[in-house]
Amino acid sequence: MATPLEDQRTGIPPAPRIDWAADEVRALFDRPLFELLYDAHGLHRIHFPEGRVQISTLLSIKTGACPEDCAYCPQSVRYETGLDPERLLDLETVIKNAREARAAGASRFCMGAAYRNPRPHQIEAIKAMIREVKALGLESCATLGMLTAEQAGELKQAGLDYYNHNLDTSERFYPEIVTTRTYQERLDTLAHVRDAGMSVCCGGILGMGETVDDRAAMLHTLATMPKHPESVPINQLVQVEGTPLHGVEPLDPLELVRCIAVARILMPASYLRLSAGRTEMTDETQALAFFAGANSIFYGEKLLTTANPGEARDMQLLRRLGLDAEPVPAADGGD
Ligand code: SAM
Ligand code: DTB
Ligand code: SF4
Repeated sequence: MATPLEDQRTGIPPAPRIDWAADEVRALFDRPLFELLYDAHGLHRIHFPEGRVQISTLLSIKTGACPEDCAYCPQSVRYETGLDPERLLDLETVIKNAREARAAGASRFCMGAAYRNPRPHQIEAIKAMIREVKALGLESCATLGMLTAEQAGELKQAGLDYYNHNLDTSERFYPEIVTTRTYQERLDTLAHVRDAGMSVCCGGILGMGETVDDRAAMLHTLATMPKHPESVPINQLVQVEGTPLHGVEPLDPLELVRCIAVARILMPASYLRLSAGRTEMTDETQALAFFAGANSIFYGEKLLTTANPGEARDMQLLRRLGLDAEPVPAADGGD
């Protein structure tokens, strides 16, 4: 079988495929790690010749007291995690945070809310936030739970560039992780986002006790969507005391790297975001993840509610690796 890199001889970047067979994806996981890394890094260079890392900042605009039962999540009202719930932030606070994020070097600003799905008045308030983030010249992203087709259209109209909604895991393993909404409901929201013309940010979590088959199945679902998600967050479970997944067997770092390499081969032109869990990763694991094709990180001391490596540590890591951050876009009058 031709390797993905063989197309390189023609000088034409291999076009992203959406016709991957499930067993073809599963077979990638059994290849020797260095062969995977060789192909993944080669594809990465073809599709991202500048080799930069895109830097996003996250802000939790509504924290905790979520009615859903996602077994990994400290924000579910069902688990005792010691989190202080907060109402939807006011516009000024969001603008202040977005300005600070841009000043610190972020080019994308992502707003997360602990909702099952947003209500009409919440959508109105969030549309105003999106407009302000756009006025600062930042790319905008939001993750607010399930959306209807109409709500997706409204957010697009307000200028939202990306919507994040994760599959989290395979369809088989999913019922062991979330029971309050179905896998199909997630796929429906993703279709609404795509149909509204927004870029899709969709990925999952590793290290929840899933099998290699589950990882392959999740990546297969992502890589065979009508269009590859433009951004694919790969989260490593952040184990939070009080959640049902606290205490599961930690993920082998090389399995994280393997999964990123497979994702890069399957979706060569998508941003692969090394998302939650970096506080627990060594610099060497992160270096291998970047080599395998990760090209985006969350920046700043905090993700939504849990810790993230600080800006100084990340800047130092990028410098040691000789990696540049994507430039911060110019503001269109937001200052
Ligand atoms: N409530 C919305 C939803 O679930 O769609 C948006 C916010 S939710 C916190 C966004 C994503 O964060 C989840 O889909 C999950 O993939 C990720 N996440 C949440 N808790 C996590 C944890 N402890 N470790 C790793 N990823 C986590
Ligand atoms: C995603 O896939 N990872 C980010 C973002 N999308 C919103 C969130 C990670 C959250 C980790 C747990 C927390 O900080 O609450
Ligand atoms: Fe709620 Fe989202 Fe956390 Fe699930 S992942 S409990 S929907 S905030």
